[in-house]
Amino acid sequence: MSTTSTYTVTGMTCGHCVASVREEIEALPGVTDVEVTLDDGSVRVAADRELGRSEVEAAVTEAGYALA
Ligand SMILES: [Cu+2]
Repeated sequence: MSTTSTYTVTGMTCGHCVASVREEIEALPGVTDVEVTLDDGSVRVAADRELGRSEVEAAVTEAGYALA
């Protein structure tokens, strides 16, 4: 089963921020694709299992940013 969810991350200001967020989310088990857009802070996460918001939130927090 594959799922896609979209979140909004606050606090990203440059390509380095984008890379950090992508890296942390990609490290979550089951995540198959992560697309981060700096302009609006949107993050699209595809996974091959049900992925909870709290898991994504923990990864984003780990990178030093927050979910809106
Ligand atoms: Cu940055």
